[in-house]
Amino acid sequence: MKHILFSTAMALAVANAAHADTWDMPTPYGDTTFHTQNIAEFAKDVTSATDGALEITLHSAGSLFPHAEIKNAIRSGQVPIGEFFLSRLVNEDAAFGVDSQPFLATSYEDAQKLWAAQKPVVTALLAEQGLVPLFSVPWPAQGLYTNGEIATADDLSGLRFRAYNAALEEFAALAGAAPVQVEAPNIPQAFATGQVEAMITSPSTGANSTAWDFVSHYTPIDAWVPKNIVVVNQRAFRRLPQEVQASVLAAAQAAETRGWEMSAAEADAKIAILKENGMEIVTPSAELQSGLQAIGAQMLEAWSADASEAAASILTTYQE
Ligand code: PCA
Repeated sequence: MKHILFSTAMALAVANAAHADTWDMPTPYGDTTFHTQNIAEFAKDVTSATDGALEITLHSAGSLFPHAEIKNAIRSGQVPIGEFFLSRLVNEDAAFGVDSQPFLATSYEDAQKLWAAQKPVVTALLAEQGLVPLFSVPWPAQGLYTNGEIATADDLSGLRFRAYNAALEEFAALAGAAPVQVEAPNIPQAFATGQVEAMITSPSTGANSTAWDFVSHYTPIDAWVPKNIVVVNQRAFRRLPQEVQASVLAAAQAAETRGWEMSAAEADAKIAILKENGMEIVTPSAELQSGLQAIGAQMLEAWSADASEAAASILTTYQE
């Protein structure tokens, strides 16, 4: 009898252990990036809220899947959860790319409004792929990193320009520059080897990649406020016990709020670090801004021409 009870206890213990889930989570950016730090917090929140029933193991800096493969890895169920740069999906639907349209939404307030308009459309598109968005967090407004001062848009002509998505490629090309795709963790190497000589990114990514080692000037053109998104595979999510699902959603909501606050705090703090390390912070000239805005207007026309009715509705809702 004793023997039987013992075996039952063992079987129960094994069953319980089998119940605890571990989720591998690929992300594209490095550990010093505030997005990654926010996700680490999210993972910790999930573990504590579920008493360890769900553990999320973070694989940052594209170490488990390269950035370009993360979305499809979640879709196919190779991993249950992951993060990527939302506007990378613009080739699937214009709706994904609206936050990377130059000079459309350039403040956090506008970015919030744009996300409110974009979220339902993006959620429906992702649902078609069996994906559920958990939270989305913006980067600080995108600024210009160059050697020497850039007084007009024409000054960008001929520069080998680092790009991270199709919109930035288009922007650089329209300015007469030569775009080259480089993932954030590879920025220092791309500059060191002369593959690129200028870029547009946030003060966060500039500071995290020690931009002062390879460029002298930062011009805060505040061109757009693009977002990362964390999504889960719907099947994997539904397999979780109800109360674990609820804990994940609560932690996600907290992560979105915290992430937007972290982003806002980063903007000035990281510009200060660029300055401390000897970079020149240049107020953009009116001529530069108007030249770049003209490129933005041209791009928005092209975006609109490519937009489905649902995607176009994002713009209408936002502009209301
Ligand atoms: N950093 C990321 C995306 C936008 C940003 O600010 C990058 O440069 O790749």
